[in-house]
Parts: sequence; structure tokens; C-alpha cells
Amino acid sequence: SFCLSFNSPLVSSSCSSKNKCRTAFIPVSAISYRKFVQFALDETKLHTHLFPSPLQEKYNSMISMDKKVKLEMLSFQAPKIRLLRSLNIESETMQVLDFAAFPETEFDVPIFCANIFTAASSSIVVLDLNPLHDVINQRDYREKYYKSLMHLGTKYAELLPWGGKLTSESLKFFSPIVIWTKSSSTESTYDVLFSAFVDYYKAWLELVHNAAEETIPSRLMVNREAQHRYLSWRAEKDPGHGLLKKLIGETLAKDLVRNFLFNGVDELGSKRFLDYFPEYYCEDGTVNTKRSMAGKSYEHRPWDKRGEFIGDLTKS
Ligand code: BLA
Repeated sequence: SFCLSFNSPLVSSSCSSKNKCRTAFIPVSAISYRKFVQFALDETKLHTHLFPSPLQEKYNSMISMDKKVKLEMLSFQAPKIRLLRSLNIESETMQVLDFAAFPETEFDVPIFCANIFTAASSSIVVLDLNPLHDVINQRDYREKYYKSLMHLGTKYAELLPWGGKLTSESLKFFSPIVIWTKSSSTESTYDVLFSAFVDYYKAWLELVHNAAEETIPSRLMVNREAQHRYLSWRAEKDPGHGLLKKLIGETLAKDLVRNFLFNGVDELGSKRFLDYFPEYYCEDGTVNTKRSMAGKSYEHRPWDKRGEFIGDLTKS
């Protein structure tokens, strides 16, 4: 049987039964999201050629200022894929995955996004094929990419329940099949997360494989700007920044965020964050440091099973 036997008082007591074991908390240090990245790389290689990214030379691995945490970076490119990169953060008390794959800007295919933050006994998870365009109002775009994937969303919405209220602005970057969950770190949630990652990544590769390059110049510009807007949002407001600053200091964290994690934010367009998100404008011309201007909302999953946006209707 697959009953991990950790030398930990947390699990040893309930580890005699296979089922109980899978619902017991497992220590954070026993979890690793490297397996997720390895799967994605292997799977990508089955379909296309992966080339190392020029970013790899500079962004390789780092140790936190207190020497207790290791950060590992990997980056690649492939035909149709501008950048496929991962950041793994590992320590005794924390495991973090930030994995994303960005298509070349000619394409309107979604961006693959897997963010998992695990500390102590719980995890914060966002797994999604982030849409490039508005899936709330643009039905044709929504149906083009998500209609055939709604079954995945429905399956995992049951296994990984909606994580409750979140930064309202973030929802515009999420799709109807988004997995947004806060879960306890048990072996079975780890397995479910891996299975979701596998399903979503395979689905994304398929979308990329089938995607036709945009040839109409005006449409091309629209795709490019949408990716730039996405990068601008995450480079400025991603929830991981605070922790990165604590680990490696402000200067290195800023560099990592702008030039590695959200590479392209300084190259794909000339608009600035405030051009896209003017509500964050402060009178002195700076960007408001609040993560959210609109506040948190969406206590319940704001999408129905057909992928229609229902907003906060289900408020209790
Ligand atoms: C929390 N991470 C969150 C939350 C979301 C995300 C929605 C809940 C808080 C909120 O509503 O803002 C993730 N938000 C996203 C993603 C997008 C988005 C993926 O808009 C994409 C469009 N998380 C990481 C990394 C770290 C991390 C790399 O991905 C650390 C280095 C940490 N995320 C982290 C922490 C919290 C969090 C510590 C909880 C604390 C907080 O909310 O600030």
C-alpha cells in the first residue's frame, strides 16, 4: 500500500490504515511541487521541442537571506510558447509553486497558471487556464476555449471547493474552470491537486497545439496587449511579492518578479500599470499599494456549470 511513513507524530498515529493515512495531515517538508514541474516538462517534450530560455543563465537558484529557504527557477521556450517558467520555493515549513506558460503573442490561447502556497497545514491554490480576453462578456471567446473543458471545471469544483472571497480584481483574470481553493495539506489533497494539474496542463497543451496564428494585424495587436495587461497586473499585484521580499530582499525580489516571473512586462508593450488599471492612481502619480481597490468578493463560485458568469448571486 502507498502509506507514507514519515517520522512525524502528526501521521504515525493514524498510519495503520491506508484510508486514514490519506486524510492525515502530512508535514510540509514531505510535500514537493517539483513533481508537478517535471510532469509538465516531460509532457511538453512529448508534443513539441523545448529549448532552454536565455533567462535560465541568470535565474537558476537562490538561497534566502536567512539561508533556510531554497528558490529554484527553470525556464524554457518552445514553438508557440514564448515562455514556460517555474519557481519552486522549498523549506522545512513552506512549499511554493509558481508555474506559468505564456503563449507567443500572435496567439489568443489562454495562459497556463498554477500557483500553490503551502505552509503549516494548509494550502492556497490557483490553478487555471487564465483567459487572454474577457470571458464574462465575450461569449465567442469563452466558448472557443472553455466549452469543451467545462467538465474539468465541474469535476474539480467538487473535489477542491471554492476558497471563498478573494481580491475582486483577480476574477477578471480567471476562467470559468478556475480552481481557487484553500485546503488542508493531506496526502489526498496533494494527489487531487496533482491530478488536476495533469488534466489542466494536458488540456492547455492541446489548445496550444490546435491554435492557429493570428494573421490580421489588428487582432494580433489585441492579443499582444492582452498578454501585456496580464503581465502588468501580476508584476504589480501578485500576492507572492510580500513573501519574496522577505526571503531575498526588495531589490532581488523586484528583479525576479519583473524580469523572470512576468518577463515581457517591459518588452511587450509600452503602457504602464496605471494605463490599464487607472483606479489604482494616487494623487502624487504613484500606484496605490493596496492590492485591491474594489475589496474582496465572491464568497461562492461565481460561474455556473455551463460557464456562465453568475457573480455573487448565491450570497447567503
Ligand atoms: C494568497 N494568492 C493568494 C490569493 C490569491 C492568490 C487569489 C488570495 C488572496 C487574494 O484574494 O488576493 C493567487 N491571484 C492569485 C493568482 C492570480 C491572482 C495566481 O490574481 C493570477 C491572476 N502565492 C504565490 C507565490 C507566493 C504566494 C509564488 O503564488 C509566495 C512567494 C503566497 N498567496 C501567497 C500568500 C497568500 C496568497 C502568502 C496569503 C496571504 C495574502 O493574501 O496576502
